[in-house]
This record gives sequence, structure tokens and C-alpha cells, in this order.
Amino acid sequence: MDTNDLGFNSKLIHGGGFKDPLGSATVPIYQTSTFRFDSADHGAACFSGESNGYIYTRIGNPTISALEAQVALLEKGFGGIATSSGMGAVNTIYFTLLGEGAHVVSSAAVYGPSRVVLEQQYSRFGVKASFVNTANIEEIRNAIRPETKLLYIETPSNPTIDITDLRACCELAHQHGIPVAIDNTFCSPYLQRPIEMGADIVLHSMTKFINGHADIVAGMIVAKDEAMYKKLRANMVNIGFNMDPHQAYLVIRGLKTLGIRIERAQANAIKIADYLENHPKVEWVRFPGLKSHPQYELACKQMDGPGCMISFELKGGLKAGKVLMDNVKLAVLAVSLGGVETLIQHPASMTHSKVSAEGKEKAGITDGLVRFSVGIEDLSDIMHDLDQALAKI
Ligand code: LCS
Repeated sequence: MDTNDLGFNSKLIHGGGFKDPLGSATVPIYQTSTFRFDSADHGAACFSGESNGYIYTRIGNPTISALEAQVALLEKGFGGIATSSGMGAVNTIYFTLLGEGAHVVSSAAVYGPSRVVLEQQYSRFGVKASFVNTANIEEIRNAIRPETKLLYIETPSNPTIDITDLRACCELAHQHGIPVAIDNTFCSPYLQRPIEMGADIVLHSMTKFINGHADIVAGMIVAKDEAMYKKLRANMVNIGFNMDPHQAYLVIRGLKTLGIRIERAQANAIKIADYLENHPKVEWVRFPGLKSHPQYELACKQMDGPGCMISFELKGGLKAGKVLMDNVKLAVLAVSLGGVETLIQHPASMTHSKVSAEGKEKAGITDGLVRFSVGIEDLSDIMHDLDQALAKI
């Protein structure tokens, strides 16, 4: 059976091609740090690449490989590189592509640490970064310099839910010979496959939708071609951003239900976004499924659904937002997103608190912005919870 020909949900169950030699129906946990060689020659062949046998878990492990193959299949790339966390994936990409004097163009609205690490750490090695509104292609065009080595985009962006035109960006970057990395965390491959639209690299915080159960921190990089895959993999291994086999096992388990989890959470999110938009205490709502979203048409074109993330601001700004966050009873007041449970958080003081005031302003992260990650609970319960908390304002 060629798993490439299967539908998405079947790939979630049967993709990746792992076949356990002892017949286990699920991928077992190879809880080992190292692997026995058959002979000295075999060991040497594993290191030289003549044999593809396993060597050492930081370099590779069958449980982790099964997950890498599966996500690469879903993202339609050459190969996957699992990492200890989403930030492990982000830093493997930065470390691989940004050398002394290199310049990166990045979405202004990205997960806080993805931006802060460039500004505060990579800058120590002479790396320069321009943070622009990538939803406006002209801003990218104007930011590109001869020394630009990477275009880094989050779409939809965290937490502003801006949508960037992936096809147009990839075309522009490639005209200048610049590779494009897309953080696909907010969509997962179920809703968006950037490599199909020209991206060279896709990354995920698998902590979110891919694992989906708020019990694991994990990351993944998928490279479109072999050369990029090899470069990224070598750096991940040498820096030690590797995943752990038990972590991989849990992500494989969570991934199986990605499709049904997103379908259900998204159906909830569509109803909740509509409810919020029509609520008298709400100032504005950002959700790709609402016609009021500035890139609604683009979202319909490049995403297979609007997703499960909603950002909004209440009339009364942060003060009102705090009353809401302090009074929800079902939704959990916590950072992270993409799990089965509904989460609410305040980006300006939490996930994006280390971004400078100027950076937040440029990214559109207002003080009053509240982010809602919609879960798979019964819609009536989420609505009731919002109703009673909004009534306290
Ligand atoms: N990329 C995006 C878009 C993210 O949202 C996050 C984490 C990361 C990368 C980093 O992944 P991690 O290392 O945490 O697996 N986002 C978080 C958030 O919005 N709340 O808490 C974590």
C-alpha cells in the first residue's frame, strides 16, 4: 500500500510506513539511548552512511523516525526533523541559515520568543532582523537586502491572526534566492500545507494541534528537499535539540485524531467567533472565518478552514479583558493552544510580554487583545461560560 495515495485521515492512522518487526500494531517506544552494532564494520558503516542503522538516540531513534516520516508525509516534504520543542525547531532553522552578518525578514507578529531570540541573542553574532507586516507583500519587498538569508513567516500569526499570502511570498523570496520558512503551528497540515505553496521549510510547535492534548512540549521541522533536510538535521543533532522517544510516542498517539479534533474545535470556533462579533461588549474579533477579517478571501484560498484560534478585544480594553479571564470557569486561563480544552490568555502580559512596546505596536498586539483557543467541549458549555463571564463586566 502506498500511503501517499491515502486520504488525510487515513494517513494520520497508517502514514509514515512504520512496520514493527515483532508485529506491534502501534509504534513501540524504543526507550534506549544507544543501539548495538552487529560488528565493528557495521558500526563504521552506520557512521559513514553506508548503512542506515540506528546509532544513538540524539542522532535518530525508530520511534522518533516514525513520527518524522508521518509528519513529512502530511506536509508533503522530503523529510521531518523532530525537536525537543517548537523553539528547538525555530532555533535549528535560525542556527542553520543565519551566519555572521546575515539578515532575516520576519513577520512582526510571531510567537514572542521566536522574535526575542533574534533581537537579543542572534544579534550578538551580527545577525540582523527586520520585522514587517508580512500580510503586506510590499513591506517584505522593501525589507529584502542583498544579505537576506531567510524569510520567516507565521500565518495565521500568533496572536493577531494575520494571514500572509504564502504563494506570493515564496515567489518573491525565490526571485532573490532566499529560502522561506513557515511556522504552520496555528493550522497544522490538516488546514494548510505551505510546501504545496512553495515554502522550503515548515515548522511546528507540536505542543499544539499536532499532539493536541496539552501534555507534551515538542517540535518538528519538515524540509522540502534533501539538501535542506540534511543541513537542518546535522545542526539539530549537533546542538542537541532532539526529541525523546517517549515524547515521540505520545505525539504519534495524539496525531491520530488531528482531523476529528480540528473539525470539532473549528465548528465550535466558527459559532463562537460569530457570537463574539455580535456581542455588545466586544470591540472587535479576529477570526479567518469571519467576513470582517481583512484577509478573509485569502484565508479561504490558502487554508482548508478557518481554524480554532480567535483573538478579540472587549470594549473597556484590558480592564474588561481581565474581568473576563478571571471569571471563566470552563475555559482554562493558561498559555499554549491547540489542545482539546478551551484556553484563554492575554498575549501582551503573557506569551508576548518580552516583546518591546514598539514591537507589540508594530505587530498589532494591543493591551486589550485576548486570545481564545477553542477546544472540543460541547459548544453550549463554552457559550454558557463566556456568557456568564461577560455578564460580570
Ligand atoms: N511557534 C508558535 C506559533 C507558537 O505558538 C509557539 C509556542 C512556538 C512556536 C514555540 O513552541 P514550544 O517551544 O512552546 O513548543 N506558543 C505558545 C503560546 O502561544 N502560548 O504558550 C506557548
